[in-house]
Amino acid sequence: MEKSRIDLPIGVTLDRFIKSKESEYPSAVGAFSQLLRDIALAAKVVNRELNKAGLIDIMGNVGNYNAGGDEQKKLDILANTRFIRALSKGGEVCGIISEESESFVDLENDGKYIVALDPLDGSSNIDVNVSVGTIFSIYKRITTINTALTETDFLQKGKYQIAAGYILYGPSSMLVFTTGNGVNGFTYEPSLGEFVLSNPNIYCNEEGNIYSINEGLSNSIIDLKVKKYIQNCKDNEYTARYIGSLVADFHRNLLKGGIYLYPATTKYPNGKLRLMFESNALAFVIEQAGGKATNGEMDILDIQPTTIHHTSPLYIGSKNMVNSLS
Ligand code: AHM
Ligand code: MG
Repeated sequence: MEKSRIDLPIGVTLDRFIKSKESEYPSAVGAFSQLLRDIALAAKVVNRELNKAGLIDIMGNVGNYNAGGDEQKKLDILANTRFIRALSKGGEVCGIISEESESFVDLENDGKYIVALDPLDGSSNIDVNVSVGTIFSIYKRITTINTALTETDFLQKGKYQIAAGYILYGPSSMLVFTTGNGVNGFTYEPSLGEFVLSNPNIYCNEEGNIYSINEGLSNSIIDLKVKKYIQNCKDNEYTARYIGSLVADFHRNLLKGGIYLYPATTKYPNGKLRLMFESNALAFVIEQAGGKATNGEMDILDIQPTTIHHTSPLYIGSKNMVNSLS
């Protein structure tokens, strides 16, 4: 199907953008638009909290561990609460899964949509004032409305996402998302309190020369072709860039061309990154921007999750770079 690319001018607000694109959203008369607005609202609130994080005593750990075994930071909890609150109050979402929670939340309403959320990705970077992000995926519920949700509603392949994206909290904060019609980026204008269109129709170059991997893991990478690929990057004097915040590393490579790699290692034999909270959303975005995402064997979007916290290796970015790895 021919994609209708964005024709709205740079500077248009997210709200106006959503309104003008309503007819393209799957079976949505307002509901899906409202859901995107709810996400933007939560993003603004989290952005505000992050901006003052250095000023008040909300930084640091709370001493608990999330479902993946990572130590939770205070701002992890805060972001989780803000997003869940905004999505629950909006009424369009019936179920939520979050990287910060063990199992799914059934909101027991007649909403049509399921949201998977990593409320604050890269949170080990919070205390050192480095960019972090929120990642989200939106699916339609599978079971009948007004019945109890089941795991089937959540364990959907990434290819069934109807929208996905991320918020990057950085020097400027950005909301980047796709509804399956290309990728658009909005920059937050704090004095207006609005996200405005700044990067329409984002396209990821098929070639790139940036590679992003935690090279401290080199000795424990299981897949030999990944080791060879990294050597190849060095032989070609590619640029190594790794922030350790997936959203920030991904965003840079999306705009400049490059590849992000999180392979299987002896510590994480199935990879570290979560399919439902991290990889699927970014895979949908990169494919819509002309790039590619695989686990080394198959497209990320074709993987059937077996649990909510399913992990897999992730190779994502410029199409030809990802192809030459697989
Ligand atoms: P998190 O969701 O607990 O923050 O973990 C995911 C993060 C990614 O943002 C980042 O790319 C990766 O973990 C870094 O892992 P490592 O420190 O092993 O390189
Ligand atoms: Mg994460």
